[in-house]
Order: sequence, then C-alpha cells, then structure tokens
Amino acid sequence: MTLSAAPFHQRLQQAWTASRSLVCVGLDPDVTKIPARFAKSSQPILDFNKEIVDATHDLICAYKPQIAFYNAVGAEEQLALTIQYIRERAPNAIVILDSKRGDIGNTANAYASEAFERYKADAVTINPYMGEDTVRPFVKDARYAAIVLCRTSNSGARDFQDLLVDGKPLYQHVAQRAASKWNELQNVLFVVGATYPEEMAMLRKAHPEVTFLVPGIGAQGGDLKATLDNGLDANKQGLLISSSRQIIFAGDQAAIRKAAQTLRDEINALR
Ligand code: OMP
Repeated sequence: MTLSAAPFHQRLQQAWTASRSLVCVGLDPDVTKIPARFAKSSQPILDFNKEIVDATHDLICAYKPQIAFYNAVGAEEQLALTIQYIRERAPNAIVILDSKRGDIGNTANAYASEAFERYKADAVTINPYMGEDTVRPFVKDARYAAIVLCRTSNSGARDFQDLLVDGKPLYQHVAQRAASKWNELQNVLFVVGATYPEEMAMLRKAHPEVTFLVPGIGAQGGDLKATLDNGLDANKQGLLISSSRQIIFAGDQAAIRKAAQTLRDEINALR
C-alpha cells in the first residue's frame, strides 16, 4: 500500500513519528498582514506559504490552511498550489482543510469532494450541529478524516457547547456520539481548544484514544502545559497542537522557523 492510500490513522502516526513533533502550523495568510517582501509577487499568498513551509517542514506534523483567508480574496488556486507544495516538501505531513463544514447529505458530499478531491486534503474540520447525515460523507473513506468541533477555543464556545442536556454539557454529547457512532474507520478527531484545559481533561478521560486538534496556543493565549497535562494520550501523543499567527507572522523566514522550533521544543520538553 502506498502511503497516500494508507488509512488516515496510520498516516497520522507516521507524521508524528517522522517529525517527532505535535506541532500543526495554521496557514492563515491574512492579506492585510502578509509581509511587505511579497508585495510584488503575482501570487503573494502562495509565495508566503512556501516560505513558511520551507522554514518549518521538518519541525511539524501537520499544516492547517483556514479556507476563509483564501476564499475572501479569490485565492483558491493558491490554496491548491500550497497543498501541492506541502506534498513535495513535507510528504509525511497531514494536511487539514479548516473549513468547518456542516450541511445536509448531498451538499456535504460536495463539501467532502471539495476537501479531498479538489484540494487533496487529508482531513477537514466539521461543524456537527446538523447531525449524523452531515458528517457521514467525511468519514466514509478511511484515507480521510473528519475533525469534529467539540469544545472550541473561542469565548462564545460557552453559549451552546456548555448547555446541560440530560445533565451533561452538550459538547460531551457531541464527543460521545462522534466517537461511538461515526468512528468505525478510526477517522474521527475532535477540536478541543487549548483555552479550556478542564474541558480537555474531561474529554481525554472519556475518550483516551481520540486525537484532538488543539487550536488556541499562541495568539489566543492557551496554556501549553495544561494542554499537555490534560490532553496527551497514553503514548504521549494524541494531539495536533495548532498555532497560526504566532508562527506565520513571527517575522522573516528565520523568525518563522524559530517560532515553530520553540513550540516544538517546548512541547517535547513537557511530554
Ligand atoms: P491563531 O489564533 O492565529 O493560532 O489561529 C487559530 C486558528 O484555529 C484559526 O484558523 C481558527 O479558525 C482555528 N480554530 C480556532 O481558533 N478555534 C477553534 O475552536 C477551532 C479552530 C479550528 O477548527 O481550527
């Protein structure tokens, strides 16, 4: 079996092992913040992303482009070329398309095809609010994964995710359903924000084998030590610790590398 045909859970293990890193770099190329050195480029987003990938490819286990930053400026082609470049430069890295999809079945099929066929991502973030049929298209093939929003990193996460349903917060129901009903192919992950370490501890206790995508480290002020204490699995893995702005807008290429290396080293020292 070639690596690209391997099941997602094997590819993820390979990415962790090969990189010895739990760092995921978020490729969120806000055009108002792209460094001036790219001003003359005809494809500034692509060139900026290439610089980031060149600087970090041996320090990370995953990249996570957030689709809004590409859609907002009609840069879909640059997104596709970025993912192509990641495949060349970092063949073991997992590519997560952060598009937080969630819609009825036939529309979800189109979103799955966008993520896995058009952009050739390995995984996609999913909003599970509309229920099982909206998630199914993303988990039906073991090569690809759905990363389900459980306990998000933002302040508004409390508004609905903490509501008690049958005596239990809604985010725990989401996790329970996702892990027990949608995960036959071991290709369901959870989004769990670094800004809510107690909730992360609850989720890790209830779901020792599920991988968490953890945004919120860096610009959002999440606590790295608490994240590792509460989120690591029994193999000292089980986490994709994602940081975007703190790494990609750190400065020149050396500063970008240093930011990724510092995060990787801090994580490895704590696990
Ligand atoms: P930084 O705060 O710059 O590291 O970026 C965070 C990234 O993670 C953005 O792309 C967000 O869209 C994304 N994110 C969150 O910030 N919070 C969440 O709960 C979930 C995500 C996500 O799904 O990646």
